[in-house]
Amino acid sequence: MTTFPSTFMWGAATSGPQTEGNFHKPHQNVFDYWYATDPAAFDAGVGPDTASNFYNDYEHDLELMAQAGIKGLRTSIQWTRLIADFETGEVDPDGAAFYNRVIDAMLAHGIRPYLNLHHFDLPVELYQQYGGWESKHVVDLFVKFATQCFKLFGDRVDDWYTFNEPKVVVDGQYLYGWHYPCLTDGPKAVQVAYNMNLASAKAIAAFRQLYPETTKQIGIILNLTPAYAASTDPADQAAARFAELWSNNLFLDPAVRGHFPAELVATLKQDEVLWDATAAELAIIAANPVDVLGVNYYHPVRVQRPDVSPKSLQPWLPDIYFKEYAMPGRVMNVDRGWEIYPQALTDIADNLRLNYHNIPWFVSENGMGVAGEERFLNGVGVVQDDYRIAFMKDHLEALAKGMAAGSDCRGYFVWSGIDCWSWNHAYHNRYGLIRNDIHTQTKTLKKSAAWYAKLSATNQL
Ligand code: BGP
Repeated sequence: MTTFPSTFMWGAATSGPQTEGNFHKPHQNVFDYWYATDPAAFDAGVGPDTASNFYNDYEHDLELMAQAGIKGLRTSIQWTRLIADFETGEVDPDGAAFYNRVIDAMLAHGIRPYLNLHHFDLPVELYQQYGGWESKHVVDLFVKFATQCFKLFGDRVDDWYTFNEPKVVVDGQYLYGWHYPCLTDGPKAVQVAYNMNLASAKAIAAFRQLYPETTKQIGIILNLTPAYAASTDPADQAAARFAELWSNNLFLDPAVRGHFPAELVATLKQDEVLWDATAAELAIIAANPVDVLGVNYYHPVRVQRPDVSPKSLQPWLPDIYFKEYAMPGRVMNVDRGWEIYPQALTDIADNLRLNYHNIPWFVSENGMGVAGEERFLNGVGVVQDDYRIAFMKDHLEALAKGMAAGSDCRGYFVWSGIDCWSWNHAYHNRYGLIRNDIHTQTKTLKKSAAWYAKLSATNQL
């Protein structure tokens, strides 16, 4: 039997755009705009307009989450809901009132709020006017928004995160075109990565000015995808090394160590795509490392040498250095197309302990997305999701190994509490401990919710 510390936080993660629905929202984010202009880009044509109706149903949702043993909820404040005027940072009173109600309800249900400030949801106007994250003006507007959040909710919220998975914004919105504005522009993506690192550090600086020497904490949430080489061949090893630098260290190093990895900077410089940075900005990044790190872990990446020669791709793409490798025999979550490899959580724990001064961290997302869960409903309407229980158990065992070696992991946040809207995949894959029938917005506990509640009550796996 594995026992977790009594202080270990059992939580769930979600985001504003994936749960709230767009009721009374003054602005559109990039996904709202994309759905309004191209609904066919979304699974079954289902957009974010209703999501899981959290805007109207939050009291009941929180009640169910508390029943599932969820003691901390990580969600996000939508920039497009809270702010009336992006340039001045003027607050929309309805938006502020909504988040105040939600925070109060969380506290009333014994659920600790963990607030994140950006979950892929750039206001579309800021893309249309400035090119979004490629603009340093947008960096400063983000800091205005962040400062409003700290001021409005900092009296009751102690745990803050600047970004969720900024690397997915780089990849999805600017590099590989999966998310609106669907760009495929390597050099722009490099600048976006820099600007988001800068925005995080500037927001942290603003937070520390408002709350010097308190017990409050601020961090960033990164999707860490450990890169494993396909073979011991030096070419595959070099490919995995670059993948690690580009996929993980690009955000992990500035956030925790206060500087970008020299090896990556040298490569980008040699390729003439290095970001535009000033000494004053780099000093802000150096002076504002995170207090805590959120790690979203779903799958690793297997890597082999690229099948293009360096410099053959113009304009620049990181794909000149590595290629994904479909390792024979790997265990897959077929519905999501992601490898299942719990051991990587031990590897992440070891890496943070050994190379990142044993920074305090949380598993801020981990979970199993499955299609067609109606198949697993029993006679009384409860999804028998034993596969989800097995997934969490295997990952928690791997995490416990890393913690036994001394890694300072403080909690586990399952993705997700309630089935929620998942970007292009809409409601195709379900992740919740709680089922949502989206036709009726009826929510019911799955078998995994009872399992999680027991784990949360006993700390024993
Ligand atoms: C993470 C995101 C979440 C969530 C999750 C599951 O990358 O932070 O928002 O969506 O992945 O992935 P998906 O919804 O694509 O299946």
